[in-house]
Amino acid sequence: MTRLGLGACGLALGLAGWLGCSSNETVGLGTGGNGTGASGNSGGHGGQTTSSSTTSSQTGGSGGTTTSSQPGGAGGAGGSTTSSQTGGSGGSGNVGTGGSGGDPGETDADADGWTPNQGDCCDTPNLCSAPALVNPGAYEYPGNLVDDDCDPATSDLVAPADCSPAPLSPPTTSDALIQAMDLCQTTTENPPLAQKKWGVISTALTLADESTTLPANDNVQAGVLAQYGSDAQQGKPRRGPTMASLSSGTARAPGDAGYVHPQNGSQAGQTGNFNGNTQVSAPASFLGPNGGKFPSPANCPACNGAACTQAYDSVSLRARIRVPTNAKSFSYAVKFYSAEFPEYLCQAYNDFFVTLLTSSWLPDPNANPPELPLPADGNIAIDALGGQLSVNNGFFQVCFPPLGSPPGTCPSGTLELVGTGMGGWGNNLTDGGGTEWLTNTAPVVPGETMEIEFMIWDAGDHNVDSLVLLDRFRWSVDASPVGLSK
Ligand SMILES: [Ca+2]
Ligand SMILES: [Ca+2]
Ligand SMILES: [Ca+2]
Ligand SMILES: [Ca+2]
Repeated sequence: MTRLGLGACGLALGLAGWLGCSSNETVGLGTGGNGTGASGNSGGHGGQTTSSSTTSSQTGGSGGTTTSSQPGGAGGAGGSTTSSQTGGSGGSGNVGTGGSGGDPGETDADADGWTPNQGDCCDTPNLCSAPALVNPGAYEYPGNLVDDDCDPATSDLVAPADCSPAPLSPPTTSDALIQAMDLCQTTTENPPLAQKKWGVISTALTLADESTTLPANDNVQAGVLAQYGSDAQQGKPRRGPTMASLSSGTARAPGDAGYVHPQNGSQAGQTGNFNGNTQVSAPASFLGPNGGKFPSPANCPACNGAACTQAYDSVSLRARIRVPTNAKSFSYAVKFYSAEFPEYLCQAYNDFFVTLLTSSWLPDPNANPPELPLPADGNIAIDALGGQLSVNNGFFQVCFPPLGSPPGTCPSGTLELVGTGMGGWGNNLTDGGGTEWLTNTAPVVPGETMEIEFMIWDAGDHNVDSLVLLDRFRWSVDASPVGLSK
């Protein structure tokens, strides 16, 4: 959805109201044309704006006037604002949906898309402090003593029930992986307003081309795990009994059925390097902004050659999700391991883990400090320097310092490699490494439908594998910039 950041909310039932876009902190101050409600089957559209700037004294336009049984009209688009003004964002999905089921004359006082009779349990400030954040599309924010989602079945005081699937029960499905990440609520693309809750709309498990289904023989590249390695704390899920895992080898630890060691060893019989026999182009949306090839860290040579677009042994977990109306960001926990360390530092073999987000979020041009736009290539799993998760990333700290490495290399040591196979063959923990548990955040537009894809692949060839753990997906009512943090 293109959002110019200048409109008033779409208004149901023809209610005038430039206030109260629940999805925005900001309020549009431009002049919107007044709506011209049709008396037929649909409400009026708001008037078009002029291109001239406006002053702060002007208010957004009214929505179209409708009859009580008709869908509401779209609110007028706000005019341009001066640099000192704060522009409101355009209305998000509730334009024109207000009419169904409303009582004659009933208004959506907080303009959150639901009238009281449509399920809004708090439409006015005498019932709760932030009415626009309380409606059936919200997520239950625990402990604020508010029934945020207007659903008594989701308690404010009790954590939501776990939906973890059984670990290590192949074939691993995309639904099971998303549930293992603690995304438990599901919904449909276009439900009736009363059922328009947030939730997972659909999931898929493909190769990195986003279309080819992961072959059954390669299903071992995905896993629902209760434990990875021997570490009694760091090898465990961050929430609930399981976590999701994706790998360019096997999403398994030594001892698990189907496990293949991530690389060959120097001794006879030390055979590894899972070969999924798949090779696809990475998504054009990711490659394009990177000059048509895999990005390289600033201090490493650029990738060179035809293989710089090719994802070997890839696996991609995708989810299409309607964002809660009271969520401004989300986060999940991620832990990356690679057998590429240290011998392939800065080489074209470096494996990739990327998290591609499709969201309509845009920076607020008036934010202070300024907000950065979403990354052009869509990858939100990046450090403060924009570097993706790889052996070259600054978060790659669980490892044994190679000879001659600068002080401070591998500050987290090797304990978290024990039992993962990523540290090398046998008890050797010097060959391979990983990150600690990190948190990856990104902003979203409340109520929007977003897509998120978690992808991992071997670069250069199918050898020497990497693995990622994913867990504890959760929403936040607070805004958060894109990036990884410890
Ligand atoms: Ca309402
Ligand atoms: Ca409300
Ligand atoms: Ca509730
Ligand atoms: Ca492989």
